[in-house]
Amino acid sequence: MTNYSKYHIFAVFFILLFLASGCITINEKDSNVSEATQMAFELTKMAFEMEVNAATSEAMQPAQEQPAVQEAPQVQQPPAAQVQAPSIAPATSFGVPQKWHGGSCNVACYFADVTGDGKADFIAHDNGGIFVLPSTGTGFGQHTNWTGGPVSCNNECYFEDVTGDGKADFIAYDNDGIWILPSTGSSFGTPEKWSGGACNVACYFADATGDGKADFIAHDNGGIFVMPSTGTGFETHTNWTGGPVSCNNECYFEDATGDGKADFIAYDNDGIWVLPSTGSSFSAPEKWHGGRCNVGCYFEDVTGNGKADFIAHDNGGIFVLPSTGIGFALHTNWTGGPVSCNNECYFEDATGDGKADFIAYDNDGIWVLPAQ
Ligand SMILES: [Ca+2]
Ligand SMILES: [Ca+2]
Ligand SMILES: [Ca+2]
Ligand SMILES: [Ca+2]
Repeated sequence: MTNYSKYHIFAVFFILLFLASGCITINEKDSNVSEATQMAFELTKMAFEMEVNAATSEAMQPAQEQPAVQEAPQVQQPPAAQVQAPSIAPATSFGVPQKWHGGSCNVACYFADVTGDGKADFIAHDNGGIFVLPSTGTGFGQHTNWTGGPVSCNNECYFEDVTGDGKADFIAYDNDGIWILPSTGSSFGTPEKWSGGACNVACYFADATGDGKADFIAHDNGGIFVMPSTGTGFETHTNWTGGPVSCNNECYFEDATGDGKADFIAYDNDGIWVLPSTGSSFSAPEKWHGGRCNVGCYFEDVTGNGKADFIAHDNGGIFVLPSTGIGFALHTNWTGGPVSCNNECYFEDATGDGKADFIAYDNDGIWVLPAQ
């Protein structure tokens, strides 16, 4: 699915969401969690089927082998009393859905740690600006407008720490180049132009060099170009793949090897390929898994060992294939049964224990399923 068709589906969905809810803003609404949970996933199902239908109808997606998925029972929710406990044991499942906020996102939802306390915050792009609702570890707090007024992003806003102070910064690009609005911890500063370039295919921001600062990664017709962050700007570009590459619909840049450098991850009909970062280039493709993703592919560290795991959203649920540093291990169904996300699932560490949590939203609000 191309970015554009994906965003068309987003657009359609948001229109439906708008019509359905009458008015979408950030407003609290309390309801019984267990009832709402059931309701929540029912409501999102229709929207999600739209995406699945659109995805499956694309000529680009031939029938392919999938991770062998077993018939899974319906999700059995354990008692809500199970609370996050600090533990060095790797996570093996996602817990009960917890409603962390009753609001929604008018333009787009993002989750990143902009306050710098190690917990991913809820970032709602609304017509009035970029609103941040800081994570307390067990919920999202009051919203504040961090841009003070309306902003627009080409097709996507980015929130990554390019300055290297532990707070994710707001990154936007337009025809003039790449703009950085550094996080102060309580707002975004004035826009700084860090690059005059653009991205022919797609823009990414991830720390490929391993110095703690997210770098500008431009997917261009000639390959994957990396412009390392100095903390106050982006250096000259270098072609890290040496030649053209293609990604199904999206390239991924996450640290699957666990050395602190974001690796290039791509998938095709043959499986999932990891091209480890050397700090100055991406090395030869290594096939880490033969499967693919029925609904969506994600790469984040949900087990908590510092290596990004392969997360396959399939019809039967969210399957996790933990990274061993040199491959992806056997899959396990972390949700126990099917789940749906409005248009995208999110995997970010909202609780702050080092394990990325499963975050979804629907008409009722934002739901967090902590990795445990
Ligand atoms: Ca920062
Ligand atoms: Ca870097
Ligand atoms: Ca790496
Ligand atoms: Ca977590």
